[in-house]
Amino acid sequence: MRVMESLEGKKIGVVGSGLSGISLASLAARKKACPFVSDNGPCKPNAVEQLSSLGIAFEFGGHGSRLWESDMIVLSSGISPTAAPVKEAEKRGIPVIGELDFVAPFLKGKLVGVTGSNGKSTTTALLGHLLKSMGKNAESIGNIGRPIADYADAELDFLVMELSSFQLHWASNLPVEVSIVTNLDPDHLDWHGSYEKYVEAKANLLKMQEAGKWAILQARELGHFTNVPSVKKCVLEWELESGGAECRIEMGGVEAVFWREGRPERLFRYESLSLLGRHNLENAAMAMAAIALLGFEPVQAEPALSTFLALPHRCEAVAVIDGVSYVDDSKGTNVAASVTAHASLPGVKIVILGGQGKGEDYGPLAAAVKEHARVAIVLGTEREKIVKALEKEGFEGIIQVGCMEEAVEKAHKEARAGETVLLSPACTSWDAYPNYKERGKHFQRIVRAIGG
Ligand code: UMA
Repeated sequence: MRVMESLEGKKIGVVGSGLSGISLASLAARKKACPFVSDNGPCKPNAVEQLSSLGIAFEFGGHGSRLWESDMIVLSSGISPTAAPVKEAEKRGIPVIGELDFVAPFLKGKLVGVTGSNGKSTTTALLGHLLKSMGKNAESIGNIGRPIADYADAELDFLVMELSSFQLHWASNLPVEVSIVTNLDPDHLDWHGSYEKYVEAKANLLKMQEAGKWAILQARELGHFTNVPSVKKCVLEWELESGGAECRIEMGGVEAVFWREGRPERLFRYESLSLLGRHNLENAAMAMAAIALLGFEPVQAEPALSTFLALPHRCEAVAVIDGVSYVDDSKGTNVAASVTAHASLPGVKIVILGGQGKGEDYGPLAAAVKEHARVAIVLGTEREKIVKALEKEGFEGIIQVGCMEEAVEKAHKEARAGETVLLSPACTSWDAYPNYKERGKHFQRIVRAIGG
């Protein structure tokens, strides 16, 4: 749905007082509307402080009658269509709008949308970094932790937006110049209800593009997007497999090559990239293809590939203690991400798994653990399900624990010199932490304490 012509004087109810909710309410206030933030969770002192300083009214601990007086209800990033306030608003006939549709009319500059199951934060941050290295005024924003509404009315050349399936589910009006879908694997199935629905939300990004604009996709996933024929496709492939795509990224032995209208052009040499792992070669290739499709010479951006640093909590090296490496991949919040971390880091692993689940099958995780790990330390609300999957796979090195302190302590005791202790939980952190960052920071603090 489209945002109302003028927000001036309108009562805007915002559901959620997290990062995106506060940012949306603040935008509404800047547009001279009367925002009211309603959160059914417990009172958050930092949110109270921020909202009070902006003069924005709020409530915690439930959605009360004032929310139902709104002219329009705007949803924070992750609010589900089955959430009580959505159902109630529908019952009362109050228009409900998602974050992206609310913000879109106020975004300036060319838009690039990055989604996918894994690698979207890295690709978003890298593309912003590449554009900046060429002197462009660009920002990497969105699900990466920088709410989009903070960039409303900002005079920028490019906005590179990481977009989650949650945000895309609600969106109908965010026409991006170039879209990127890094890859598709089951994730957030509890929220979407099925893998098909999840993919449908991702495909929404392409559906909102104008005809003739570009989408960058995995060749193996092209079939998911054939229902959007108006958008031109550029596909990434390691083996020649693309039938029907207008453009392709050929991942060769030492470099990625961009093929357009039958003509090859080098995207980058793999040795130019500071990041490790095959998955990061794909992320970089997609970011570099976007550079080409936005009308720049890839060779202009290639030098900046070497100056890009890995994002925190994504296979981040924390410490080496007694010859054992400790790696924080707290952002590995789904099975596919954890499997990638297991396979791309060298050596034998002691893995820490578990947290809150998303309705995924842990079979592929158990297979990766069996192949790459000697011990699996399992915690969180998904503990039983993960343990069952590991046992089914015939994996014997299972240790069950109650908290992160215990997990790291056991890992420290079990690990031998040359091995890696890897936190890559394959689950969200929401059973014990507000987000994956806090979980990663906690892990790092415990590791550093052990290391003295
Ligand atoms: N709430 C209600 N009523 C409801 C349901 C929820 O009031 O019916 C409240 C909750 O009590 C909570 C708030 O809504 O206080 C939502 O807060 P939140 O912490 O879930 O969300 P934000 O702080 O706004 O963070 C969101 C994204 N979170 C989600 O999509 C779940 C952040 O992505 C994003 O960085 C941030 O906006 C800035 O844009 C995080 C994430 O985990 C990293 N994303 C998922 C992922 O990457 O897999 C999609």
